[in-house]
Amino acid sequence: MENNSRKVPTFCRICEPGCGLLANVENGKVLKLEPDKNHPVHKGFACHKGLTFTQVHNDPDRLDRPLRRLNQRQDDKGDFQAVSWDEAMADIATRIQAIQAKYGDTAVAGFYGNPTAFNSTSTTALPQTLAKLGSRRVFSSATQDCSNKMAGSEAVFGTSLLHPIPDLLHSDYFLCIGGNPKVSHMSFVHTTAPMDKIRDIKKRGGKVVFLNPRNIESSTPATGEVLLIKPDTDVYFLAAVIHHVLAINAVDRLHVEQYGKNVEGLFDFVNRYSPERAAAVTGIDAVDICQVAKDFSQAKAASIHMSTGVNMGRQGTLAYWLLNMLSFITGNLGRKGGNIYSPGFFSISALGKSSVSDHYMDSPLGKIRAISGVLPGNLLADFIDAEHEPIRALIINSGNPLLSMAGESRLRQAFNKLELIVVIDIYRNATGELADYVLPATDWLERADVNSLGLGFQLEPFAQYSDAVVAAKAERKNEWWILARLLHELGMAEMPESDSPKAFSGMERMLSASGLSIAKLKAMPSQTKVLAQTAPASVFEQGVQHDDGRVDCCPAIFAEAIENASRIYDELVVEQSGQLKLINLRTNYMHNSWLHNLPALKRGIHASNPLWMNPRDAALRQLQEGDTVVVSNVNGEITAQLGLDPKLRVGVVAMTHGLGNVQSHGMKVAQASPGVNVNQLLPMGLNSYEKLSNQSHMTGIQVEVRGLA
Ligand SMILES: Nc1nc2c(c(=O)[nH]1)N[C@H]1C(S)=C(S)[C@@H](COP(=O)(O)OP(=O)(O)OC[C@H]3O[C@@H](n4cnc5c(=O)[nH]c(N)nc54)[C@H](O)[C@@H]3O)O[C@H]1N2
Ligand SMILES: Nc1nc2c(c(=O)[nH]1)N[C@H]1C(S)=C(S)[C@@H](COP(=O)(O)OP(=O)(O)OC[C@H]3O[C@@H](n4cnc5c(=O)[nH]c(N)nc54)[C@H](O)[C@@H]3O)O[C@H]1N2
Ligand code: SF4
Ligand SMILES: [Mo]
Repeated sequence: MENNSRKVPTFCRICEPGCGLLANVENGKVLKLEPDKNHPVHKGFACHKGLTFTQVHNDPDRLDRPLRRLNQRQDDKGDFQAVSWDEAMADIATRIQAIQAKYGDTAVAGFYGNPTAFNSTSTTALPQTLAKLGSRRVFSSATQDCSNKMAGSEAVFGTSLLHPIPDLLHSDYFLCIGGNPKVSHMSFVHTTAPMDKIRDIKKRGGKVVFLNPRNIESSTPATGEVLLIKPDTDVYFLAAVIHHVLAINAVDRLHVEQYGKNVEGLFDFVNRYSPERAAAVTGIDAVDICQVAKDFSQAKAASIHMSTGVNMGRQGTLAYWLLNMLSFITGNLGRKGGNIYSPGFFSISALGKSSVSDHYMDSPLGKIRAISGVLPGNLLADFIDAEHEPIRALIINSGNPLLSMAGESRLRQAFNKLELIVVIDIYRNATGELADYVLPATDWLERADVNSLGLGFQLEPFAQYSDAVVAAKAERKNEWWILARLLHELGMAEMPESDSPKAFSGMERMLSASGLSIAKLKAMPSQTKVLAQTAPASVFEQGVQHDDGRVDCCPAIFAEAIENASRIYDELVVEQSGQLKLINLRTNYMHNSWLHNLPALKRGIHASNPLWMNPRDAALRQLQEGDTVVVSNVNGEITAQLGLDPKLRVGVVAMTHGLGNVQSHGMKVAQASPGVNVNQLLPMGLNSYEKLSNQSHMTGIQVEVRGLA
């Protein structure tokens, strides 16, 4: 190795495992990323997306300088000019002040996307900036992803930040609902090599069951079978499983009495859904439902996990409630091998304790909630269109709402009414194409970080620090700096230093709770400290935040949703048998809307996003593989290539989200194989999200499919 080449330990910040990597750096350039085989937890596990991140880092399409729009937003292609940070900030500040003077403080809103979660110094920067500007109009990808879990935990555990994870290392039974660990590497549980852990359950003589409308890649003879459920019906499945747990007298009464309250309300609810009744809407045999109940309650230790496939249904909060209840009443919550609380280097559950957001508040669009401070994403366009107190400026950080949220056409119309759009990103993405300013952010090889996203979620808890592997290229800046610089321009903050130690002051305080500091982590191999797991019962002792310390088994705030469940059941049970339902399909060749500029991921069929259909449904419609089909419903219409996928349940069609880069002129590889934006088919507006949680309805969407005449 030459003298000027080094291997720098760092970690991937694309998805939740946060895999340990070694960056091969030569003359200030990252040449290659490789798995860190000596990482004490990851031990060399990493996937091709993390390892090809050098293509993102070195991409000629990356943003290097602030860009100012010169032409009208209505024009198909933005005409952008590079300007200095001083110029950009002065103009943005002046425009914000003018908009607030004309329409009021709340005319400025923000949207933060998924990658903010992976940037420990900037995660909360945008909501904090807006608060200083006098606006609480915050939107986020959370309402497309997981806000049902936040709302569910807040009601059941008294904190939006307690999400007991499946203790896969010690489970004898694992029920995995609406997730595909092999492809997506799990969400709300951070674990390296999840498939190894799932296979080990079976190797130990245990059992794994998936509940999914598709025979997913995670299901193999070495793991377990899929129960092929009809989309958006999981809540009835879970209710019926608990119903049968009661029927076979498998409730751990002592455990429930010791730690719970309002259990009668839960029992009343599940009593409405016998396995036979649930079978009629879920498509899962009553016998199979009863078997799950039996296996779950009789296993030495059973764990359960649900992910976005259920979150995105209409009743994600109730489903999450029932998931936690199944674990709780069978004595598996707070049991080794069951679902446990894993605080990591700092226990965050108390930070999610909230009394305010229990309530609905008045808005120009009626009564709504803010879940962890976030408003319903599906109302963003309505807030812009509103007659009273409209939104007129939108700051977007690490998000791509045009492609990640419902209703691109409607969003485009609404965005055209905005007087200022600022996009902070690493690319000029589809949304950036509409912006007045596109501001260049650093990527994770260019910034220091602590793996704080793992707090509460890590199966094998550890703290890791990474320096910036290389200096930020050109004019790229960390997001906290960009927003602090804006506040400075508005006279609300000091001029930020370029590398401010203040950015880590909060993190240092949290690390000190475990006797750690960044300096200490830096001195450790792989800059990582492996932490001890807390006792399983800490879920009650440290986790639950209700004032009486008890798990609320039937929160009063669920009353309306519980009644809705009956209404939706009645609709489902009479639904026409041929009705097609659309679900999402994540693949190894995409990551939401943003790895689409990587030549390495644009391969074969995955360069685009076909509509996948079971061959039987295709035959019924006289359609063949490769046909061009029109997929439509009341929300919109798109054209796609047909792909056949026998893994899908009959009656279910699937598409990959995040594509549709026809107008993404700033991302040439993505634009060359643009794909189709499936979110044109999702509902938006007042009746398109779960009122309890603001979670958008995105799975089990009714569609029609016909061949293009
Ligand atoms: N139909 C359908 N729609 C979905 C989903 C689905 O399953 N089906 N999934 C939903 C889910 S789970 C999520 S999380 C959302 C995601 O929705 P969003 O967060 O809106 O979108 P992403 O595609 O993650 O895009 C993130 C943007 O951040 C940029 N970026 C990447 N790294 C950085 C960085 O370090 N700094 C900055 N400033 N920018 C960065 C990328 O270039 C990209 O433009 O999409 C949701 N939409
Ligand atoms: N390769 C890759 N990895 C990713 C991402 C990516 O885009 N690509 N995105 C990252 C992000 S932001 C997230 S949030 C995580 C998500 O991680 P996961 O939640 O594991 O995501 P998916 O693989 O989409 O799994 C969702 C599953 O739900 C199933 N499903 C759909 N509708 C229903 C339903 O009504 N009921 C049930 N039971 N199942 C249903 C789908 O068939 C699918 O298998 O993945 C992360 N990792
Ligand atoms: S699994 Fe996720 S965190 Fe690990 S290397 Fe792949 S993309 Fe990165
Ligand atoms: Mo997500």
